[in-house]
Parts: sequence; C-alpha cells; structure tokens
Amino acid sequence: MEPEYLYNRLTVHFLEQLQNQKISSMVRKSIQPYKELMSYYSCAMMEVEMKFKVLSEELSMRDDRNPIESIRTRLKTPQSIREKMVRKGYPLTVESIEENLHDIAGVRVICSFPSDIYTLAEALLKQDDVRMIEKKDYIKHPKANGYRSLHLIVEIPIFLHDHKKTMKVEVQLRTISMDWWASLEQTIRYKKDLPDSDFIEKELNECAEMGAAMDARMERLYGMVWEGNRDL
Ligand code: 0O2
Repeated sequence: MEPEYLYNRLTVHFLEQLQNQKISSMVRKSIQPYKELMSYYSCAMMEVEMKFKVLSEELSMRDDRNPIESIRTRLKTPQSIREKMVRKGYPLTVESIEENLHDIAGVRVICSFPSDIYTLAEALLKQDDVRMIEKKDYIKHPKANGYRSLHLIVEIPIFLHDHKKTMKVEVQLRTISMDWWASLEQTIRYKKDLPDSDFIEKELNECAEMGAAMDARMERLYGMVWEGNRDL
C-alpha cells in the first residue's frame, strides 16, 4: 500500500474518530500531515492578521482614527472541517481538504464605518504578495436573511525554513453593527436545524436593515463632523 494513501486513510480515520472522541494511538501517529497543514494555515492567518495590524497602524497615523475596531482569527475545527467535506461530497483526505476548503484559516476584521471595509480590502489586495481568489460582497448584495459582510478569499505565501508555501485565507470584513447582527443571528438561528418561521425571518431581516441604516447614519455623521461635508 502507498504510504501516502495510508496516511490519507488514517487521517480520515482520525477525523472520524475525533467525532467520537476516541483517538487510538495508531491514529494519533497518523495525524502528522493533517497537523502540518493546520500549522501552515495558522501561519498564513498570522501573516494576514499582521497585514491588517500594519494597515491599522498606518491609517491611524494618517487619519487620526483607527478604521479597525478589532481583528479576530480562527482555524476551522476538525469537526467543522469534516462536516463541510461530507456536506459538499469531497473525499476526506488532507490533499482534498487543502484543495477544496478555502475557509480553514479565517480573519475577521471589524471596521468602524462601511467605507473603511472597502478602503482596507483595497489596501490588502494591492499588496504584491496577496492574490485574490474570490470576492463575495454581501454588503452590496446582502443574503436573503439580511447577512452583510465583505468576504475575500486570498492566497498569500508563507516562508518556511526551507521552502515557500502558498496558502488560502478567508477574510471577512464587516462593521460593528454587521458583526453584532451576525453574532446574534448565529446564536438564534444560523445553521441550526429549526423549522422555518416567517416571523423570525422577517424580524431578523428588519434588524439587519436597521443595522445598515445605523451604519449609514453614523458614517454620515462622521463625514459632517470630520470632513466638514454637511451635504452628505
Ligand atoms: P464560522 O463560525 O465562521 O466558522 P458554507 O460554508 O458552505 O455555508 P460558503 O459559500 O463556503 O458557505 O461560505 P459563505 O456563505 O461565503 O460564508 C460562510 C461564512 O460566512 C460562515 O462561516 C459565517 O462565518 C459567515 N456567514 C455566512 N452566512 C451567514 C449567515 O447567514 N449568518 C451568519 N451569522 N454568518 C454567516 P461558517 O464556517 O459557517 O461559520
């Protein structure tokens, strides 16, 4: 049997066993390729986070305010990786995880105003070691439930001791109010197997609209106060 094939099978076994929290010692030894991949994602995530920290430092200096309220990072859990691979019908191998899942490393950037989202996205995408793979603008085109954020899948290099590797990272940019909505909507309903409810759907959608309206008003106020543009 090919060692690579064996590794892959064992990783599958690892992911399956993980769900039951029964990891045999043999499976433990087999998880090296999976652990390596996760560590590369972790490095890529740190790189992207640092890029935003640098932008935050520079833009704070330039504009006398920080366009970034906070940055959060997360690596997808093995359970969540397994669930998505199975749901999408991809083979459960380390190679397939790397090829098919683009959101294992996630960086969420919470911005002050909607325009900051686009300023930051543009600044990131202009960098010559960043390549955009995909863009989903759920702000200009909110999801039916009201979800808003700008999603970017970017590819960036990470420099290891003897080689360079290119990794994908999902970047989600949103305002405080978009984040507040997404966070509470996740608590209430997102990906929960709940029966359809027109009432809940309508309420959540209305809250999302209110959030968007507040964002627009706050941005307008900011423009009036700081830029002296009273006709905004
Ligand atoms: P978490 O907790 O962030 O890890 P899929 O992953 O198959 O659902 P796709 O096309 O890969 O869909 O990704 P999509 O829809 O562009 O964005 C997925 C991520 O965006 C989710 O990641 C959430 O973080 C966020 N998201 C998208 N839609 C919603 C929504 O309706 N409500 C909330 N609260 N968040 C949303 P994960 O992995 O599902 O979750």
